[in-house]
Amino acid sequence: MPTILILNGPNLNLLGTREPEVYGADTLDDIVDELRSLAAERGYEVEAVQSNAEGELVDALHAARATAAGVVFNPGAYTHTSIALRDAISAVELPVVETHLSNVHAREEFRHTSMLSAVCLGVVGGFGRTSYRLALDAVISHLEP
Ligand code: CA2
Repeated sequence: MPTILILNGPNLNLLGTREPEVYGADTLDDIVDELRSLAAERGYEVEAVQSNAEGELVDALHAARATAAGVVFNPGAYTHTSIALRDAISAVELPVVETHLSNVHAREEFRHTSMLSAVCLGVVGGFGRTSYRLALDAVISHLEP
């Protein structure tokens, strides 16, 4: 079965333990479990990676070239700062959907800029865990128009 990488950046391992008013009550495992069953219904496997380290996220994108057909990526705060992740997304030439739990445009000004959106297939944000479902649907729909 083809694989979709669910890639999550810094602090997202804390989901479900703090700030539920901003990020919801679900844990990252809850979200990944749901994506795994939704993907399976459509004939895809899910691989999930979370890292707090920018370089490890770059490495995961590089590895995805050989293992994944597409990527659902919540880069966390690196969204707003990381030229290294932007270059990695461009280099791997995979469909990557930038995904956010919160509506970054309704938050602090520094969250209004993404270094990554321009090199992603698209962006989904503001819908809590539903953002991930929509992003998965977008990746699969892109692969199977
Ligand atoms: O809305 C999103 O998904 C973000 O990518 C989340 C990042 C934030 O820096 C981005 O601007 C938007 C922060 C992730 C922090 O996750 C936490 C989860 C639980 C408790 C504390 C932080």
